Amino acid sequence: MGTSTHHTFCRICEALCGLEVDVDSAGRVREARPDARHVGTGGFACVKGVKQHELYDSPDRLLRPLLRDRAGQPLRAASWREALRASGSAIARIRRDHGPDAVAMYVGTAAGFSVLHPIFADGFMKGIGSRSIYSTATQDCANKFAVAQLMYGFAFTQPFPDVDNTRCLFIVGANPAVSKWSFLQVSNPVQRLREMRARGARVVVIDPRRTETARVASEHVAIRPDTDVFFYLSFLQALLARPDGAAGRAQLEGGARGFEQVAALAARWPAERTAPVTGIDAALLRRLVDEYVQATCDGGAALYLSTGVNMGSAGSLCFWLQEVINALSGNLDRRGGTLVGQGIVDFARFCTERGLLGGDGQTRIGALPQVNDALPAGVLADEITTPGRGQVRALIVTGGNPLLTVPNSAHLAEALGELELLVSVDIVLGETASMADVVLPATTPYERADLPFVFSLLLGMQSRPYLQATRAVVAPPGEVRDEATIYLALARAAGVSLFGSRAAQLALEGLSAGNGLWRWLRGERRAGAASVPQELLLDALLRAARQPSFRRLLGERHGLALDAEARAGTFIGQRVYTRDGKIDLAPAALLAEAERTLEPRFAAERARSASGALKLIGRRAVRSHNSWTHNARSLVRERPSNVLYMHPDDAAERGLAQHAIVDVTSQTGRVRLPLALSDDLARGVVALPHGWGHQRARGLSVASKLAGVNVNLLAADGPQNLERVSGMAQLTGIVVAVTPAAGPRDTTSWSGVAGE
Ligand SMILES: Nc1nc2c(c(=O)[nH]1)N[C@H]1C(S)=C(S)[C@@H](COP(=O)(O)OP(=O)(O)OC[C@H]3O[C@@H](n4cnc5c(=O)[nH]c(N)nc54)[C@H](O)[C@@H]3O)O[C@H]1N2
Ligand SMILES: Nc1nc2c(c(=O)[nH]1)N[C@H]1C(S)=C(S)[C@@H](COP(=O)(O)OP(=O)(O)OC[C@H]3O[C@@H](n4cnc5c(=O)[nH]c(N)nc54)[C@H](O)[C@@H]3O)O[C@H]1N2
Ligand code: SF4
Ligand SMILES: [Mo]
Repeated sequence: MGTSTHHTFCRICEALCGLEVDVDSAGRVREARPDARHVGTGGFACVKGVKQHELYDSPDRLLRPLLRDRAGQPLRAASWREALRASGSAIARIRRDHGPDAVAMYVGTAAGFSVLHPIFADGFMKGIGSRSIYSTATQDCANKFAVAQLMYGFAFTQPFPDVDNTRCLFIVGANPAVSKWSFLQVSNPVQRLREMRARGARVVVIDPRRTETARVASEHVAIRPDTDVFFYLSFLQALLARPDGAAGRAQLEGGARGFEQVAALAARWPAERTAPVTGIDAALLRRLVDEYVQATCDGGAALYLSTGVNMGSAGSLCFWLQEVINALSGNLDRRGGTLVGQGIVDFARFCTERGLLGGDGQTRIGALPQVNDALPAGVLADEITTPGRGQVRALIVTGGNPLLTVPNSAHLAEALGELELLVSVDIVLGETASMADVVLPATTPYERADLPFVFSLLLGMQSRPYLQATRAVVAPPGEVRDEATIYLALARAAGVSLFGSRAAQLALEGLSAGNGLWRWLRGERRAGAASVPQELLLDALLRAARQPSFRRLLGERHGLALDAEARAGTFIGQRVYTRDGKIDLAPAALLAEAERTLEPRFAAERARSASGALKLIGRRAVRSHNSWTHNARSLVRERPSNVLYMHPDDAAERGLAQHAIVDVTSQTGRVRLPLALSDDLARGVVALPHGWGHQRARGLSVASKLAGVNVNLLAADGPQNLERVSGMAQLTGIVVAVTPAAGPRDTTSWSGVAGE
């Protein structure tokens, strides 16, 4: 008996790298490597991907359900039966007494990287009949969904740059060299950027920090944080001021409307006006526009933006203007410009015809919109603490850790304490799970079957499309269950049916019991325990989409290359699902938002830059992923704390030296941590990585001993602080003061959970 090697793919970030995983005879992962022969990601994987088993095969791993009998008492081990009964009966009672919306769910990032998890979690909420679904999208991309819905008629219609053919790519507020791409699956970003440059394409990075991506780009342009909307306005103004600027209008003719309104808006923002606010000189901006137009003539150009812009206070306006620029210049739906993936079904049509994902509800507090059927996490605390019909009383957190990732964690921590029931479905006892009344232990990616479904099949956002299937590479340890099985059982315990369908509930229960029996007959461990037959369901999905079977795909160990590349000329006039089938270049909601916010925002920014106020941005690192990878020793060994990065001249002005301990104070909170000098930052900008501050986590033996602070103690929540069009929280460009640490150490500011 030696080791066996399995082919699978990583499900931590959108790169979905192919992996080869060695499993020993005891069923433990020994080593993981990039799959060199993978058709999509051949030979590439990052350190998190190849070390992830340290997070899963750890003494901290949750192996059985935990239950808190009464508030104030510690969590204790419980059986599934007990844990499900406790949560199910509380959910049923709350639903009955206070209505379905009193039962809420927060869907975290981990849910997005499994096919069945989000389907079953959503099915559970449909069974409850609750609209109270909050997702991390309002921390990273709801602006893109909201704008795509308005302009293209469907939230997931997300044009992406044709990286293999473009002549010029602007990367605004993204750092793919570290984070890989978002809304676009391109493996090995650094190599691909180098290839682009080698074939003569220009890559321009617009970012307040000279990032790892900027280092491999042709040019880096520093921008003052959270002023991108003025950059985009002036870009559009300069574009339209050129005789050839709106060359794409002809191509759009008949396929779009609203040109005049958006042109009139941009006309008010010439580069000379915005330069003092963005910090981008007017001549430089014009040169960038010239290069963009020239590249458009030479074969295509594209503007791409990501979370550095999404998380600002005007993410929706920025994304809208970007899309207008790409469209009016003639780059939308064009080789070398931006493409709209086709996927293997017309997902946009499928959903619009069935009225899926187009919910137009609002939050009870603040009347913020539902985007993509989810509500903004930035009002969750208020929804819990504000009495009235629909007040949230039970919350299920599934694959997320909101205490470290949503704005104003201190407020959320307080609010969670007021819940009648908090359930966490997670793999470890992190900060949010530590506060839960019931903790349900879930499988990790290595312990479940999956498809790279969302990105490849449905959205067609792969630059080189492929399909793959994976089995679990190791057996689930202890008593952990996959999320599909968990939500099926929780629905029964709460007296509801998944998807609101009695037939579906009964059929799935029958299949699960049959699956348990079958595994018993095969002599598998944990024989007889009902569990949803994942491979069967994944196979059914594949067949419904007319794709090769799960079994056939398993045979394609390195992935199956698909002939489904996004093609130019297939979108405008054909797959736009607005009411009249035309792209709306000037949606009323965005014009109104522009009218309402731009002038006051501009005036405030001018005053701020004149006063030399510091603005805070984030910084991701290759070795960490949001809030949950600090518990692997080999990933954190060189970084016992997060630090505040500051330009040396800004530090000198404040009398601060390298490693000084500083207080960072915003309107919302204060944190204290060490300083690190970095001249990669523009003047007036400080950077602080998110996802740290684990001291209050009960079950993270490595992470909880690290120093580090939760940056989201500084970010504001509540409806008045969220972006109106999409409910996005402002997590970048936060105005802060940085001073030498003074006074007694505020213990809450060192912790992940202030106020607990
Ligand atoms: N200030 C600031 N805040 C930010 C950001 C920022 O840049 N700056 N980034 C934001 C972004 S982009 C995002 S996406 C959000 C993330 O917000 P969240 O999704 O709330 O946070 P994560 O840290 O990704 O939490 C993932 C959780 O899932 C658990 N988990 C891992 N694998 C599995 C699994 O297979 N099953 C289950 N059930 N659980 C699993 C982990 O243990 C962890 O608790 O945070 C946002 N917050
Ligand atoms: N290693 C690693 N990889 C990850 C993650 C991780 O935590 N670690 N998280 C994953 C997740 S959930 C997501 S959503 C993606 C996000 O992927 P990206 O969207 O690429 O996010 P970042 O790498 O944080 O890059 C954002 C960039 O915006 C810049 N920025 C900040 N504020 C502004 C601003 O106001 N204007 C402009 N123009 N730029 C600004 C920052 O300096 C930073 O370089 O990454 C994913 N990949
Ligand atoms: S880049 Fe790293 S974390 Fe992302 S999918 Fe690849 S191996 Fe996993
Ligand atoms: Mo994200």
